[in-house]
Amino acid sequence: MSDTSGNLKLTVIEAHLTHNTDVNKMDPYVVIQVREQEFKTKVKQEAGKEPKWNESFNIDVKYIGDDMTVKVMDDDIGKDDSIGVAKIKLSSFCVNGGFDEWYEISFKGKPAGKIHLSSVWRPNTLVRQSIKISTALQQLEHAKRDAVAKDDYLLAHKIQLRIKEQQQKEMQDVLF
Ligand SMILES: [Ca+2]
Ligand SMILES: [Ca+2]
Repeated sequence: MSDTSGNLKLTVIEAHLTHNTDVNKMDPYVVIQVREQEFKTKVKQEAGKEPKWNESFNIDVKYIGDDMTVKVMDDDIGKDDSIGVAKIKLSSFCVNGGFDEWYEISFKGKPAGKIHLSSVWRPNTLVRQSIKISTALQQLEHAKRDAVAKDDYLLAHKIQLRIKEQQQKEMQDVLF
């Protein structure tokens, strides 16, 4: 089993932008691209150079060696302006315990500001393990229902204890 694929919960927190593309305050939003997946935040109308989004996305990571493209855009009438772009290796987010960092963005090779991102990483090994546990839990719940239906309360009680054990295991997985 390998930890090079899994689920990445990415949160786009905020940005400090130095590149202005509007006469008035800009209306920034963020586009995240990983392979064929694309995610967009909401447009922050007239948030100018200090937009805050606090939006999370679940990215299906096929391979952590892939790049993630982060585009900061300005919503305009007609064609939207690019404020800046960052290309970041997914592997920098896919670490145990998650990640929280500011990244430089650039526009045509020049600094355009910074974007604040955080992540929670669940490698597929862990996802598979928790699927196994929840399947086991389902089976136990069924067994308990059968026992109750047969008026076998002692058995039902035993099963209930095992359900508790499984639930604790599940909690440990979530908390690492
Ligand atoms: Ca503009
Ligand atoms: Ca605008």
